Amino acid sequence: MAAERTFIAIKPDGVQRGLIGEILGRFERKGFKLIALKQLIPSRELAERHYGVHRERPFFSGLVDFITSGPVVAMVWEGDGVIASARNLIGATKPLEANPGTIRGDLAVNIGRNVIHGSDGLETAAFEIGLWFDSSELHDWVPSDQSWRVES
Ligand code: D4T
Repeated sequence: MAAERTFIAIKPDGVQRGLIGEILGRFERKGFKLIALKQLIPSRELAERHYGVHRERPFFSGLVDFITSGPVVAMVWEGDGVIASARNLIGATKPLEANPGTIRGDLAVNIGRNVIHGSDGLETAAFEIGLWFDSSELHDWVPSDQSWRVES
């Protein structure tokens, strides 16, 4: 069975606030494997497709304006249970309700500036990875300390 993968993006507020290293470090220290990483300013078309499920919501155009306003750091992380675990590392959508110790709980105060995105399920993860990355940008590899993290 293919290993589980999730799409994670540090939003423009996280990049502008200098939080890239802090956030990457949390995923690295947890023990997940980085499969892809790039910085880009998303096009409006990409942003609208990514947030397509929210198209009818009142915050949609503001959300698209925000996510296209500057660089985003897009990533794919891999590991058993990585989709749900990443959501736990990220914390609740509303930062004021996010638990201390989570990324939003520690680093954000506002729902419209909540620093990071993570896929919310298997189907969404597959859709978002395909939307943001070409398959040639995904790199499988074996970390040299793999056996110290995962039983073989
Ligand atoms: P993302 O998708 O950015 O990881 O956020 P979540 O998965 O945690 O939350 P979501 O899909 O419900 O919301 C997407 C995105 O829209 C912003 N938002 C959301 C907003 O600005 N106002 C709102 O009322 C809501 C519900 C924040 C995240």
